[in-house]
Amino acid sequence: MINPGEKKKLEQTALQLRYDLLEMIGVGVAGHLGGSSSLAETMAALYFHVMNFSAGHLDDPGRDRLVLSKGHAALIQYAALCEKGCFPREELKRIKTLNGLLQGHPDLSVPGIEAVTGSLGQGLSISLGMALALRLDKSPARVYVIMGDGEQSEGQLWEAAMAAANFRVDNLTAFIDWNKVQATGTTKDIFNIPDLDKKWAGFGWNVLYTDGHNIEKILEAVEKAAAVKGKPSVIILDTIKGKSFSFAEGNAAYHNGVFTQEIYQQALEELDLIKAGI
Ligand SMILES: Cc1ncc(C[n+]2csc(CCOP(=O)(O)OP(=O)(O)O)c2C)c(N)n1
Repeated sequence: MINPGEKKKLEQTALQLRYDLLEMIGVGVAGHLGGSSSLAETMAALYFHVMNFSAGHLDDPGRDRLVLSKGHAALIQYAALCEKGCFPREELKRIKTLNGLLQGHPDLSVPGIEAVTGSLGQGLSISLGMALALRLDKSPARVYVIMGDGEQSEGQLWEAAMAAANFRVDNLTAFIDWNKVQATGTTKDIFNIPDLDKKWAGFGWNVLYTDGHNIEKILEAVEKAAAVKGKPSVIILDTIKGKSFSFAEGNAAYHNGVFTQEIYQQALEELDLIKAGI
């Protein structure tokens, strides 16, 4: 349980991350709003409450690691890293420019990024390697990895899932951003994967399910996962793609959409309304 003050602070952080998304996307250039916004609460919970992670200690071997396997949602991780002080705010506006630090997918030149991702399906394998190495070092650090629901169709991921269970890796917590929409339509229409929970359980994982926009519930699930010994845990985050932006919620057009000036203004106003209510 967190106290009401901390809960409010984390909700404000999630909102700030969404403002940062708008700053990065701007007007007239495509940006991954949908799958970034669905993760705002999870990123706020992990980076600002759960993880042993600080901008001043990015090389600390004992730090917790977060790998964004669905690397196209890099904007939300950049927002969190910026708010943590890993790089100057000015970089947000320089995103995807030749001289900018931040590019369209995560890479190791960005302080705080732990793995190069973007080719879907690889992040769990990378994270498993990190978790095994940390275990060999007897480190208390944990590895967190975030996958998409569309990403669940990648075969490599299931190989890593079996390996993690086989090696009884319990310092690894995976998340599935179950936002039900992928790049060009609903996940159900494009590559239906029913009974995701049963599949992961069948592969030997401890499976948890939570409301991915409720910070308290996310924290509860993360705590439960860490308490399970002898097997890895996966948390299915029930989320809404494009959450907090009415025009983008559940809308594949804003997977990597372009804002007009009017839509940009609307997005800002919708966030301002949420701000007034927190
Ligand atoms: C191996 C691979 N195949 C295809 C793509 C193209 N691609 C980028 S995002 C995406 C959809 C991902 O959907 P999901 O995992 O549900 O992400 P979210 O909706 O949460 O953004 C696809 C197919 C890719 N990045 N990597």
